[in-house]
Amino acid sequence: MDQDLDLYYHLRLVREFEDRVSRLHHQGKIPGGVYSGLGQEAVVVGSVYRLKPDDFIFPLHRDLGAFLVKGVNPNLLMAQIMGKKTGFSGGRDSFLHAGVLSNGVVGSTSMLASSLPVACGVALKFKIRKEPRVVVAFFGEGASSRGDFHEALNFAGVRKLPVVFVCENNFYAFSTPQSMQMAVEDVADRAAGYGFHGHVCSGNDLFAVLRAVEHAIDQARRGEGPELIECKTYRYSGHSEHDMASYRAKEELIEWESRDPIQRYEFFLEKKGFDVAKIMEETGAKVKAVVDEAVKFAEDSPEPDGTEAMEGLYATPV
Ligand SMILES: Cc1ncc(C[n+]2csc(CCOP(=O)(O)OP(=O)(O)O)c2C)c(N)n1
Repeated sequence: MDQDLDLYYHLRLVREFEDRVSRLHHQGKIPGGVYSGLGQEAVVVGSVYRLKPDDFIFPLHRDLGAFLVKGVNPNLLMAQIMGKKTGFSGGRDSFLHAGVLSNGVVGSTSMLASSLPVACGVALKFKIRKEPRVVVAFFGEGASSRGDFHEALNFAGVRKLPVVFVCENNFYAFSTPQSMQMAVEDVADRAAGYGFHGHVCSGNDLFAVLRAVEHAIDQARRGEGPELIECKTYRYSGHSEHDMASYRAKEELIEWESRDPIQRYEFFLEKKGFDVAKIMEETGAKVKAVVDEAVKFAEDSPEPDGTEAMEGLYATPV
């Protein structure tokens, strides 16, 4: 497939999937929290698109789309989100802590930024084994004020690890605006304290993210160490489905909606001479079919019956 169109497909797939998950949550079909990444699609697509199958990613709570771009089966992902037996954890969990090691996706724990030192551990393994593999680790600007973040960056800088730290700066950590939890404007500035480069880009511009992350990935693969890419973006929804986000001004949301990453990309396609109306319709139908099938698979899947709840918790004695 033409790469311009393939990128568009991924942007639309992520949005359709996120949108459907929100709607299913409102219908009471999803246990646990849902943390929508609507509006942030260009960050996950741009950060994961150029990775190889055996590279690793560490998504956080708002990075559902990263799973899809990394090639995770949408049916199984939806089953996981609905807590079904066919999901990755067999119904033990919903989306929040999901991981799929066979796709190079490591699940997160609830503590913000706690997966960043683990990402460094995986990168260290790649380095020790002299494997040309890289790790992309996501986090929000809120997470960057936690100790784990700083320890991870310090270790990555000292050991020149093949890890790319991708900050999705959407300006709010739950209801806390950025200015109330950090005294610098750019999270990217924090990288300098650990001996590597921090780069700021527009997280709503797919090409800006692709270019920045590709550069960092290539550098990491060559053994030249980590980089921090800060993507300025915005989440359209509240922190989670139960948050009305009344702490934000309506005008602010409208301003960001007018910089929508998908509409921006459609404008690019139009400028390139594509028949955008046709592509929008065809791609819309394609992603809807994928998500419809995922929902059907998940809804038809059995609930875990509970007898297997303790399986996989402890190692089997040899
Ligand atoms: C150590 C810790 N403190 C607080 C929380 C509760 N919490 C979960 S997500 C979140 C906001 C995170 O903001 P940010 O890191 O900017 O990511 P975003 O949600 O904006 O994508 C908070 C405060 C938590 N999970 N872990």
